[in-house]
Amino acid sequence: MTLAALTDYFDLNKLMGMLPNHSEHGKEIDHMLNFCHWFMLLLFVGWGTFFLVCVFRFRKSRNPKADYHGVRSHLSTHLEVGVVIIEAVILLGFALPLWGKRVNEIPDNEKDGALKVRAIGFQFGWHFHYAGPDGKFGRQNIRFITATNPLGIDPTDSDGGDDVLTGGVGGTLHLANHQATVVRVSSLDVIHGFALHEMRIQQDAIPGTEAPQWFRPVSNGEWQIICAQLCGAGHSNMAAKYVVEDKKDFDAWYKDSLAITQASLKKQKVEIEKQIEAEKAELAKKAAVHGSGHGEKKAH
Ligand SMILES: [Cu+2]
Repeated sequence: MTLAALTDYFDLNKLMGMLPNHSEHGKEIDHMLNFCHWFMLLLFVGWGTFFLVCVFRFRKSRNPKADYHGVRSHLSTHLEVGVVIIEAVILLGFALPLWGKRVNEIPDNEKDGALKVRAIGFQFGWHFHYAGPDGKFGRQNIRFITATNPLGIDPTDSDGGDDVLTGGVGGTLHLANHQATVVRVSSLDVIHGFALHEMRIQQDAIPGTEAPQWFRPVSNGEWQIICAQLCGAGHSNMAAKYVVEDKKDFDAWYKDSLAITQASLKKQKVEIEKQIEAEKAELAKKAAVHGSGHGEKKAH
């Protein structure tokens, strides 16, 4: 039996109550965590035993006079060097390559058919903005923000024509099984944390920046989105769901949601156009009044 098989058999992650993994890359993370947990257990027992041995061996009754040479054996030095080497292997051999893969190889919409969605935290919930089949998020501007358009998506921008906006307080993030998924995480107010434990991803939501995270779900299911930063009085109620479903169910959901989002954006666009027309008429009226006044003056 290899060491890997042995550690998989004695799954400390499970014993410690870690939620089951449902993402493609999660296995590698779990494997590393399990190894770390075993190593920490070994260190805990090892150093604990060492401490107790020292307390017993160097007790006052046995050593009434201090020994100015101290320990002559090099055992503890060798042990410490051994621990440093194992930790270096964990960090350089496992953790950094795994991290590199997560941050350097972010899949693309066109090349890899990745689903692109933004998760924007607020006190207290998440907005989800899907880029749609074109992989481009609609332009945003603060002046387009309304109750139904909380992210200020520009209703006149064609890139936003296939976008879906959903979420809100207690909202649900829909994902397609087996599709590479890129979630760009940000925040409208304070720092939140976007954590999908079953997908083994977590990212701080920091206002003013957008941090991409990616994963590939491998099971259908419904789980909780956890806010992983204490973000205010309503933090514990910042509950949201995410659903992983078959691609055809996801597509059907997307079609329905697209109609809702686009109808709302279209309504906003019509209102904006009306407003522009009204402003133009107002300006024309002012110009006419000013123009005639000027003319009268000239006549005098
Ligand atoms: Cu939060």
